[in-house]
Amino acid sequence: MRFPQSLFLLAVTGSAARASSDKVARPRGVAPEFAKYYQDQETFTCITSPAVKIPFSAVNDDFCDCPDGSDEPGTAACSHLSRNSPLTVADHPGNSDLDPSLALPGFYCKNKGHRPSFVPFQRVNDGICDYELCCDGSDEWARVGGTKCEDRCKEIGKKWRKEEEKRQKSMTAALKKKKELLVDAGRQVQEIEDYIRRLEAEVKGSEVKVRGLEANLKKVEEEERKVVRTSGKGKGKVNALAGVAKARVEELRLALSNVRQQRDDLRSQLKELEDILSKFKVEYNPNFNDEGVKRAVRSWEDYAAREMSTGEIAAEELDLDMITRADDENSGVHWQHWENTEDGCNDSEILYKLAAWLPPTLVNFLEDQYFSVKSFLESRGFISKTEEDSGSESKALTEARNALKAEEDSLMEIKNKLRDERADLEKDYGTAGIFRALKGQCVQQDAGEYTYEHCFLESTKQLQRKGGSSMSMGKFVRIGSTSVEEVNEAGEVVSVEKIALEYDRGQHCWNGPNRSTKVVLECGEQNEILKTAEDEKCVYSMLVTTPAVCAGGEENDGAPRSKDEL
Ligand code: MAN
Repeated sequence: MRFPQSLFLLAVTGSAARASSDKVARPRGVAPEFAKYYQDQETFTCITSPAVKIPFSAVNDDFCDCPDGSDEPGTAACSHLSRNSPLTVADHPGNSDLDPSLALPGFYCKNKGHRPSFVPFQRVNDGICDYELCCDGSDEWARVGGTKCEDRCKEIGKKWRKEEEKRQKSMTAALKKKKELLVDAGRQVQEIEDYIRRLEAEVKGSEVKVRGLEANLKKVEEEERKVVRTSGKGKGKVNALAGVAKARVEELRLALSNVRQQRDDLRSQLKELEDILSKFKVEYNPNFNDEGVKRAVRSWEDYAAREMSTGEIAAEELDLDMITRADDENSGVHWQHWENTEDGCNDSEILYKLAAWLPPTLVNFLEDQYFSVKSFLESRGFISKTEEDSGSESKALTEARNALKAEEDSLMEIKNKLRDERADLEKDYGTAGIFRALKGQCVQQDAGEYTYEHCFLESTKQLQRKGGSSMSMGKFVRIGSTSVEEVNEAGEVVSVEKIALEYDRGQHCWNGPNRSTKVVLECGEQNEILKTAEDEKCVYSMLVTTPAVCAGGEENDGAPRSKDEL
């Protein structure tokens, strides 16, 4: 159910109380609030043109005397005149500067048993019963052409009261829903504010971590530099490696010499034994039939036959001699060459070489300056990153760098979330932010071959009822307003300003614009699409009811006000 407003009837409401002050009977068609102008029974002064005075007998004589038509409240004699707002005229009686226009809102119908109202003067005595405005039929008092309009106020009033009761109930339910929406919207704002506070605390925590990790990285970098400086002694890593390798080779060479010495001792012992056994073989008595001695002699003869050739032994000895020689020239490794190599001695090492001649405090200062200028130039791409910074850094340095990068990324992510949430709080969500509570809620309406869909503050869609394909009719842009022409209860076309949700950048229309939709909102108990129209090719309008735009309900809701309310 929607709730139209009747400006025409509103003008009448509340005027009855003043009627009791009337001293004389009011002329036909005069509403109680205008009775005061018709008190003088001798002379009538035109209401907005007091300079014009006529005999009272000329009132309602079916001849238009006054420029504002006030002398003809009960006939159509002045109906050719136009009408300003009834309030304007009633509030400024006697103001002759006003345009000559009707001073009265229309012919007053008492409508006993229903609500009083005004009928436009053109419809007085036109031979048609205007029951929707004048249920007592008093507008057709002259019975033109035999028209007799009986009083139907009893039944019409009863029906109206029943409908009005329904309307009021629906209005009460709509207001209750609106209040719930306001509470929901307020709660959402509260949640966002809480979330923002949490994010702010996280940002602070993360910033502290970043500072700690920056300091740690600096420390690790410094340590790394010291390691390179001391281990390389200013000659580079190959030099350091050559130093270590040379020491190790020397150890092994000495061990080999010792083993050769032990071997030579054992060889001379073996020679002694072999000589004993050779002698034994020559000198033993074969006639002495001792089986153990005979077996020992045979084993010796087999052993002596297996003896290695002296040529092989000599070659091996030569190799071992070469390996165990202490001088570089003949050992096969030219240590001097490696120890003196400038292995891509980089720019930072030049600094280390220089450092050997400078005081330590100056060295530290120069180092810091050097590295900050270098990293500045690298970060801006003026120079390329050196190998020392990329591939060859220590595990500790990589870990420190990665930990800092991870924390910086996380800080950036939190800051982005914070920025988005703050921006959302600033966004226009309508009066008291009520549309927050409706955001994302969807309603549909079947119309012809399509089902139309409206998702509040998100999108509008046109769905094929057969086949189910979906066409975007626009994405939410802003909450705006639009003026809509409406026919009020007096049958007049009036322009009313309504809230409109605007959606554009929908699917492109062949030979036309991108689809767009204006969703005009009306007060109603339900969120419901009443009508969808394609006003121009691919330019759509929807009429949607929602409790969110019903009047009132914002008081004591605790929800924050929108920017334009403050
Ligand atoms: C589809 C629908 C219509 C629209 C035409 C334009 O059929 O979206 O509403 O007018 O395309 O080609």
